[in-house]
Amino acid sequence: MGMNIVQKIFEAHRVAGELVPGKEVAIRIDQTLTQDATGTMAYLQFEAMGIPRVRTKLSVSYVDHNMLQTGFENADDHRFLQSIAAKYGIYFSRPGNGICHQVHLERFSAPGQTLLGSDSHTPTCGGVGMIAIGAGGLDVAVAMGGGPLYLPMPKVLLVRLNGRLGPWVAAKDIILEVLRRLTVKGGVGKILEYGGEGVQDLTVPERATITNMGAELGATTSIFPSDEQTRRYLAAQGRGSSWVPMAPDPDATYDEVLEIDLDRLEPMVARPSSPDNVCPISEVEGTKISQVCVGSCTNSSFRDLMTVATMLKGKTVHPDISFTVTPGSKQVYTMIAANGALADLIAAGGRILESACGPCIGMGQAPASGTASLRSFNRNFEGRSGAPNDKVYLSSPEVCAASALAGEIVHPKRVGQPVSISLPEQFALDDNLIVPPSPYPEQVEIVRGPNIKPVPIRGEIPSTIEGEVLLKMGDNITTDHILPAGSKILPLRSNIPAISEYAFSRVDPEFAKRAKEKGGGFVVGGSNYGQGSSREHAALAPMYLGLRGAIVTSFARIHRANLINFGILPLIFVDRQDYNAISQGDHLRIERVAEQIRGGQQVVVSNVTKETEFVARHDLTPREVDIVLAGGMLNYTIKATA
Ligand code: MIC
Ligand code: SF4
Repeated sequence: MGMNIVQKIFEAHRVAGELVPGKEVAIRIDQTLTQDATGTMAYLQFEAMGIPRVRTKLSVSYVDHNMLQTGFENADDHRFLQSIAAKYGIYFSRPGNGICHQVHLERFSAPGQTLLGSDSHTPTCGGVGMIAIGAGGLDVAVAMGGGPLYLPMPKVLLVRLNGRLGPWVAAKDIILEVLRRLTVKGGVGKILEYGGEGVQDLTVPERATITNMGAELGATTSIFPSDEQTRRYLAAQGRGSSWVPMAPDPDATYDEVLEIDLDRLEPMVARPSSPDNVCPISEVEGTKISQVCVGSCTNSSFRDLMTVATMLKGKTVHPDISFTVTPGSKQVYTMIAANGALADLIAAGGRILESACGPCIGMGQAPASGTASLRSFNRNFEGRSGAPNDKVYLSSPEVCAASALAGEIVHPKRVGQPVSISLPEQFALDDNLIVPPSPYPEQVEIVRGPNIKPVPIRGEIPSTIEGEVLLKMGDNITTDHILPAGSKILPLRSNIPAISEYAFSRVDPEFAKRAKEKGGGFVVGGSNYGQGSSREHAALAPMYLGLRGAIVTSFARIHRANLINFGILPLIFVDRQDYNAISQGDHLRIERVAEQIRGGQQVVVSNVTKETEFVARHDLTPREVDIVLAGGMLNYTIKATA
């Protein structure tokens, strides 16, 4: 039987399991990437494994998140990352070189290969036809050590793009439309494979916008074919030899199909405060805004910035608008500087930021209180911008540029003629900010600042676990709720005791205090619990505070894996009534934990306070059961190798 692209790459990398949706499969990982906010933990964990050199084909460490150096912490972390990269065989992308996903796409992506990254937007590189998956730092550390990635084989959903995009409609509008249809949980357990005639017209940077924001669907990843467009892109990056074709067999089959007629799409906008709260622009035209931000790993390519610069050339952004521009990489930055577009952006009133995540992760540029912000980014979760009760809208760079001129959200057709930016024949090529690993690893000293604290490890799970429901939450809780980022908290990523003070602070500022007083316990949540970021700190910090289990209606993929990796039991309500019946403060008890979770999928939970009992479910594989019972992956690995 014919294979689709996903099956082909999985089969070529399969080391265990089968390609049957839902069944566990293990795949070999060719490349890894980390960024600084998740990287310090990933490398501390890699160090703990005692492996002298990475065993991947390529591993790259980026510095792009923690760039506001208001104290010594971030600078210390950068030096730690640089030294550890030199020692263990990892390429180091220096601060200033750009956002990990943009740079990786440009300089390292390779069709047909696998990439595991400690950032949820790692699927960006699916734009060239690679299987690129986001994971917690510990899973990436294991992959650096040569271990495979275990995951339930996802279903493959074909997104068939029919026709062509009309004027002013961009790749961003395609992914916003997919989000509108599938929602933020519609991709869980799936990989989106793009196909159909509409694919041919999309350049790799446009495809990468789509695969990037596929993370917001909760999908395992998204992928495009590797075709003539891919060949042209890689050749323009001076990497023509990395090109291999990747296409589905003519008789390939898919688990599901979604059809999108590109000619019928119009510019789309995601309203506050969820990336799936999408509507056509006509429904929000006229909304007053105080800020426009162009950038982030979704929309900061040469094509995106040239589009914006062309639209703004010779004009001035509206007096009520604060307008920021972030080039995605040094390559993009130098190219727009050399061709004059940067001068056009500055002249129009652009506040030009360094090539990094910046406002996307709340590192500066919080919007004014009570006002709306329009951004070309991928996430608009409440408070992520740094302002509580913020109102962040998401759109294409085209809509951002037009709205920056108008002072309100407008259809770009109101401000001028459509702009079409073609792929350059040759991108600016200079990898001078990528430091290769040291040829003399034994001579490299690892530099550790005082903010870098060891990774806490949990002991084996006791036979009975019990405690209070420390917090009861609703649906779609994000990792930004569980462990916020932003300029104040992000610098504490290497220091779990310190960052734990902020666990769940966005939901309940008293959480950490209560968890410590009660000696840990449980949290209860609704559906899609833990969506968003890959940050394992959202499991590590609660674990440090004594969290034993999370009982929810359904989990987001990466957060579920992170909970398991740190020995927190992920349980699922069988009956919504049981969720309704639990109150915050109830004392729960699970007896004979090991016996129960080894014996089947059902786990009896007693609500001691209410003197009732209910049955929850677990969907752990036998391997995951062993990891949880061992108290997490590090313990499990140490035990397995002892
Ligand atoms: C994000 O976009 O939320 C982040 C910040 O890039 C995270 C990683 C992190 O929290 O460090 C992600 O997407 O995984
Ligand atoms: Fe950085 Fe934002 Fe992309 Fe996350 S989504 S990697 S914070 S630019």
